[in-house]
Amino acid sequence: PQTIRLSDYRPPAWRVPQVALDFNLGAESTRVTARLTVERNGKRSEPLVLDGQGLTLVSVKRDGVALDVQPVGETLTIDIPGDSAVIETVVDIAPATNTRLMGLYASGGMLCTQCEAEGFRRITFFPDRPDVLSVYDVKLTADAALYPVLLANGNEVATGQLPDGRHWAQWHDPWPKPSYLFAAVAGNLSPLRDTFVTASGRTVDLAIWVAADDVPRCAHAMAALKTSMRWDEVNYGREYDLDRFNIVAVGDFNFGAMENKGLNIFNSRYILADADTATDADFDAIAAVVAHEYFHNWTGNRITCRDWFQLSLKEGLTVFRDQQFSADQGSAAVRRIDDVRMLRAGQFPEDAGPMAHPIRPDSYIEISNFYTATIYNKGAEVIRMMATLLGPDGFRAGTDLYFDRHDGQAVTTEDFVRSMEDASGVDLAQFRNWYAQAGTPHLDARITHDAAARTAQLHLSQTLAPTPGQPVKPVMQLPLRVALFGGTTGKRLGDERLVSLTEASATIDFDNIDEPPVASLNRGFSAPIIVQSDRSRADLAFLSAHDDDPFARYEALQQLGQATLLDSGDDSDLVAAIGATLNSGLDAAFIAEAVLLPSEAMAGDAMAVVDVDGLHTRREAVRRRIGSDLNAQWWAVYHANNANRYELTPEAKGRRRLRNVALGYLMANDDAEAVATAFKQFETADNMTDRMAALNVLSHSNAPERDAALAAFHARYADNALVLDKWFSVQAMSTRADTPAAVAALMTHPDFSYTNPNRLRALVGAYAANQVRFNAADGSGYRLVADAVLAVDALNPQAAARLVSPLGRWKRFDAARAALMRAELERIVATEGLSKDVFEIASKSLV
Ligand code: BAL
Ligand code: ZN
Repeated sequence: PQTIRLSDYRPPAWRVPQVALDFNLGAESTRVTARLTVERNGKRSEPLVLDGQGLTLVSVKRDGVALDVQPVGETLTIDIPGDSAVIETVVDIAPATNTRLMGLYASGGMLCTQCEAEGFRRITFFPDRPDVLSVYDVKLTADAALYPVLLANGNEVATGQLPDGRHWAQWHDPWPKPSYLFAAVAGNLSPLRDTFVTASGRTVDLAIWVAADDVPRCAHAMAALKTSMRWDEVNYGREYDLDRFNIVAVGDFNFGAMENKGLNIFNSRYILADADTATDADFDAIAAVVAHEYFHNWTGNRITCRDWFQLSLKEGLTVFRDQQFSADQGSAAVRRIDDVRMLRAGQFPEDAGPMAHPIRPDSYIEISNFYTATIYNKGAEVIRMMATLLGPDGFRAGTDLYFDRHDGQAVTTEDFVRSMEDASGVDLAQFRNWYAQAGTPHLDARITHDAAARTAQLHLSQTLAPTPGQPVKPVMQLPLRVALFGGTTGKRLGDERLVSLTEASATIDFDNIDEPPVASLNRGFSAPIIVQSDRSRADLAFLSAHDDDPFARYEALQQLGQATLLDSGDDSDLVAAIGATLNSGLDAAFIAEAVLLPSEAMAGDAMAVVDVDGLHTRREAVRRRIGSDLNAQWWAVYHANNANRYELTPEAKGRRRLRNVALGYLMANDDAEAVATAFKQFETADNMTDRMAALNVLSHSNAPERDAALAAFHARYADNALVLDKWFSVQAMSTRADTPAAVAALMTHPDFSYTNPNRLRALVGAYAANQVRFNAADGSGYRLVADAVLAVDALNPQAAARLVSPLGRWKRFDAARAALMRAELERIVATEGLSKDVFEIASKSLV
């Protein structure tokens, strides 16, 4: 397959200012008539080249005259003598057999689209690239009984009935947009409706469209939508710009959601929620994703990407905005902890592996493979660092200038950085390395104290290891928030400082330091890096009790936990620090996060070679010790946080979280009283958070209650796909030794399906994240995942490719496991007819 390179970018030879689409919709066959008004771009001499994939061409006309042209491969080339023309194509497509879920496809009786990144070419012939912006007029015609609701981007301008039982709707979107933001939906859907009055006084009609039974489950998403609309006005000065905002939820969806202009299409897992079926984490994720897609209206839609190498322009920025939004809705500290945990779990391994790429990649084979934690989450960290360096006013001036300067354009990350510089006067020349360099910087930090001079010196040095294609790395600019604490008084010594490290190494001086200091480093996780320091276990325990930056306080306990997992020495100081944190009087949600041990995956990342079984044994032993030494405290926490009735406030969520963390420690020893308590909680819970938490702790147990709970859960939720996903996941993530066999059996369960991305992720994706059982020494986990990759690749290459990356981590494991993983990758690469999606990841993983 062909490699696409940023350095080959050229502006389009033809612009398409106007598009008129006419859909004659049917699940088996849909006819699409497209009329493109095309204009030559300047003096370019090339013919018009249109992308098309899987289309049956019926006819082509140029200015009303039929042309005898046929596509070659996936392009249709049309000669145009003058500087403009109207090109009309007619094609047939088959939504019902579109298992890739890209383009127009059928899901649960409805027809819907997904176009980002390159799905529009599966609907009609078009220059399918983000720098071609068009005004769309769309007419949808369909059977009125099967598809009573017809939606597209923008505003509905006309509707009508036909004598044969079909009906039609015409939509107009006044805002020029790239083809990846096109959307259309036809289905038997019911709305949850509301309205929003914008800052300038316009009323916007809001609707979330779902199956009739699901309408009551949309209230949380609707509330989140309205909150995010106001938030964007207040915090970024961005107002909504159409009369309607529609959201549709679908059960089969490759992404989490999609920001199509005025018609967001969502994976139903990020819309549907009520107390009986969704956990607190689900509710939070729904609010975050609804906000994320809404925020794209400005960062992505009004200003879009020039090419797909600029993907982080909209994704990094929009993730940062949704993170800020979520931080404003509850505990900012806990949100930051969550964001960093996700970055460390998903992005750091990517940045240390064969697929490492900068947030602005230089090349790709398949763009779908680059919707990564690097583009999204590291991209958000890069925006956050700029916000830190510029300060709140400078950053707001920067985004204001960006919106003013580039509204209506398709631009680059460089345009964004230049707006930041021009508005603030801050030089970001060196900072730009963050866009071009892959890999996670390491920072080494040591502190010295001169008691006589009453000074302290913080010695910092940074390194960035080579990544594929980037053997030599420049020095990065690291914004580091640091503070010192007095080792005897426990007080902060002076103010927090923002150090901008621009050299390979530097020494930072502190005055008036009268006692031996302990350094609080990278507070708030101000730079997305790995910090190594000479802080002792006692220093970490000290910071876990005294640091006044909540993230740093959490981090100190995590690092103490990490040190405990990685050496086999005494763990009493960790147990004592956890006990002290339980008694700290801090917010329950914060305590719940702080007292959890780092995951096996996280601990493994810090080892030269992951010791799969040793780490699991050690972590379980430490967990048992924490559970038994603090047993009375855990019971007290468990009982003290028992709510009388269910509420969805941040406080109530924090108490549930802490209570369920306590239950996990109580279950660490699998003793009878804890098992009985967990089973009772499972049976009597009035909400999914508590029911699922109980099922989760039971899932690791050998007690008979485990199977009883799993069976009861399946019976209760047999008709709810989103909850059944949880049932698959909880078994795939079990630490029990029989998990590989259990997962193999679940692959043949009647409720398992290769065609639904949520179900696939719930079983195979979750299993691949179960470090101790996926990496079973006999290689059965690797074989199961590779088999799934090949089975899914024939149906949905995008979904298949996502399952490959766990096998790409073979260099991190012992020789025997590495050989088994490589053998599976080789088997995948050698398979006839492999998609370019899977080929790219599997072949790059073997290097
Ligand atoms: N643009 C793809 C889905 C999302 O990031 O919102
Ligand atoms: Zn996004």
